[in-house]
Amino acid sequence: MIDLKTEKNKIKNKIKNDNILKALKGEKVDRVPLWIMRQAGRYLPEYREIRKTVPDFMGLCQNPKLACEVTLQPLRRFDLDASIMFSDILVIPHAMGMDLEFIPGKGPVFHDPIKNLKDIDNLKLINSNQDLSYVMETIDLIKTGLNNSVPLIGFSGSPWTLATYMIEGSGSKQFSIVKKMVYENPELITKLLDKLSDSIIDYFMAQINAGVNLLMLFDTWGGILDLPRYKEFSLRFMDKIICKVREKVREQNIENNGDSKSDSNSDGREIPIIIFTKGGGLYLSEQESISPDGIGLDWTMDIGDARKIVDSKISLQGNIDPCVLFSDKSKISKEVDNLFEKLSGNFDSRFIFNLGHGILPQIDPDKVQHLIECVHNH
Ligand code: 1CP
Repeated sequence: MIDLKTEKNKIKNKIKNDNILKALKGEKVDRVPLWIMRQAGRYLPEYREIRKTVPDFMGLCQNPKLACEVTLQPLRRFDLDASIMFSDILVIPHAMGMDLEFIPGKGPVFHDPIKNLKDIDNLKLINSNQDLSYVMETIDLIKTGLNNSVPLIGFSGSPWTLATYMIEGSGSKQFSIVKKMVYENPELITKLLDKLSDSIIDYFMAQINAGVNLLMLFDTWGGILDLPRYKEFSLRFMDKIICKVREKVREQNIENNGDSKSDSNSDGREIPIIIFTKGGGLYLSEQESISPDGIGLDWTMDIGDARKIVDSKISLQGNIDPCVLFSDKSKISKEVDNLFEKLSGNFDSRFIFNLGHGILPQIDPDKVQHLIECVHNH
């Protein structure tokens, strides 16, 4: 029987521009959906203004009102097809009890990095609704602010990428400390990756229940591993997360607007998951094997070639070099044309336009406006 109240809620909660969700399901889109990695951030003067008012970056992430405000800033300026909650991947290790500081000019630093089994045992298994309640409050405020205009993307770092920071203690060029552990003590790092996976599953479910419409798993440092190690230390754990989240979405009958479903023929894909392994262009078949809803590509892979490799049921996202935005506007237009040309013939609706990595702080917002017009006029 049709429940009228549920049906009314569905109409009320319908997202007006849901092209990104359609692109992930292979449904017909009104236009190619577009969002920009790190779309809220230092290239926007209005972000820098807000950033000045908080002494440290974590203070911004932990302030739901301000985090909501900076999330919405790029959407006021640009005609974007998705919003991404403002936070950082490192809030998980922070919630697990690690001492984290963002040092201006240096980036994130863990003062007491993970070295041994005792350090791993000391990490707390998080209860996201309690330990990361500020993220859930932020999602709630963003959903109100968006008023169902576009979908909201939730995210986490992959277990491997979080582990690199937790073991190295900061960003790195060589990753020799974490790779030493991979080769010297694989059982130890596996313990950490398992614990992180469980925290991420909990975090993703809390984000879904708070109202996000799709999820991004940032595997920024998966590409530093050789293929056997990529499979064992990065991909395997992303697989575990995707399987578990789908299972829970199925069990809880979650529908994409945050309500529970009236019928129960769910495949758990109601909340799509995109994985992004930077430098992972050579490992596309392996990424395909874990059946994510979407695969993000950095700029080092030809997207036409990628489309031929990856199963047509999986959507692709990417992949303009973020540095293209240093070019003049006519060159930017050409790069957009080139990308669409590479997809032509193989192009179906399963494509989300994005940069191949985060936008750089030096970029002129006018160029971003131009890029977006090029894509939407295509
Ligand atoms: O002072 C500042 O403003 C700090 C700069 C900054 C910003 C704007 C950091 C520190 N994090 C963020 C926000 C952020 N980080 C977002 C939300 C913004 C948006 O997308 O609109 C997201 C999704 C992230 C994710 C993130 N943080 C990743 C994965 C994606 C990627 O870019 O590869 C990673 C690796 C981080 C770690 C991190 N946080 C901040 C910095 C400078 C770094 C990189 C450190 C390094 O060099 O390794």
